[in-house]
Amino acid sequence: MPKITAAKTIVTCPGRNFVTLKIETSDGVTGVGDATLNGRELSVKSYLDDHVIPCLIGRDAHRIEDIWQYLYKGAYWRRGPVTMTSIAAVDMALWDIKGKLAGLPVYQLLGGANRSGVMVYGHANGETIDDTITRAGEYLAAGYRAVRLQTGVPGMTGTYGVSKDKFFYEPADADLPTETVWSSERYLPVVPELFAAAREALGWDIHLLHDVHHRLKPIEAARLGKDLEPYRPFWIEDPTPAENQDAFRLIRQHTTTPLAVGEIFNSIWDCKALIENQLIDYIRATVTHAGGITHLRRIAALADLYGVRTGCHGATDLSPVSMAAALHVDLSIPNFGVQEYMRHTAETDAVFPHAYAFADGQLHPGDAPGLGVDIDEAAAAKFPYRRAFLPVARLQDGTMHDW
Ligand code: KDG
Ligand code: MG
Repeated sequence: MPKITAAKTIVTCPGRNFVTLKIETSDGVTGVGDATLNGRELSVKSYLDDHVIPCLIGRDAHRIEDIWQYLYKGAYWRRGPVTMTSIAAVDMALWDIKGKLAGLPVYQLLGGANRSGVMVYGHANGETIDDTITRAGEYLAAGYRAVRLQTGVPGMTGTYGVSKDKFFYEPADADLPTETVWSSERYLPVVPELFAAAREALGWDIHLLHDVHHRLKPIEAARLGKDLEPYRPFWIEDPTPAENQDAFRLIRQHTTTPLAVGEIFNSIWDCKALIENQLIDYIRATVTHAGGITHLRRIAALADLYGVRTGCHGATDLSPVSMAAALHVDLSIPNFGVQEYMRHTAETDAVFPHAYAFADGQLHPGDAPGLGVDIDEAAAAKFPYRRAFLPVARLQDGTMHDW
């Protein structure tokens, strides 16, 4: 049996912070897992270094499900983003090892491909509607079949999703949280204008998405969904915070605009009621923050029973290891919907050499054994950790709001 002989965490900041777990086995095979929790990176590193790695040594690397259950049930303190990201990193690394030992890409171990590739959506953003549409046109020209549209709100600086750099949206931008200002009243009329202009300029042969980023009250989200219906959005995402899941019933009663939720979920228990009550259309849980390949598949299987498809989060704060793992899941499940793809910087791609590749609006994980992604430790060492926080949002009168 391939015994786990060593494991370590590697922190690197090639433009942004990433935490990677690397597991070694007695067979000489290694595996990698993404353990990045944006803005709270070192807490996951400590959880792994201090509380998980010592328990892994000597275990059979093939027993992925047993190790998952051991770490989940054995913690006693179940769930939560730090615990579930740590378990996810171990899980990904073990699937990587199993694939390498079998000589197969992980998607083959998960049942094989269900489709030619994984449809991804890119991020078009701009300070103005015209800017955003120009960017969306560039994505179309590059072959994308789906694009997320985010635009500046007149009078508001630092609107969510709008960045100076048009290709790499990086919200974790400062040593202490940047304070941004928000007004739902100003935002609400802008999005339907954006979508009307986008359909006019780009036509109907492209999926258009939008991220509300938890900012609206349920009744406001219901109105936005209704106002967008004529433009047939693929989805609106995180229309309202998902702690109170009954809020989605209210939104649902008013609109047929599809709803996507779950990028900050970390367990099937966060997803269960929304899925079983058919209150959402796409579940966005990630392989990194929701317990790894093993747990994400379980979430996808539950969703499939209720006609809910996946639309996994894929922001820049999920490393190429996470992207590779997500693609193996996406390719192999029956109810895949779309995969978010915020491209990484050239420095990040160099630190994490990977087999996945983009063509015709789709990503494919490639056929290298395992996940098909690695970490170049020498390159990683050139980019030491830099503390970086996500921003916070306040209303114009100073009241704290959801960022
Ligand atoms: O770390 C926070 C980001 O991952 C998040 O703001 C990105 O909402 C996001 C998205 O849909 O990509
Ligand atoms: Mg989002």
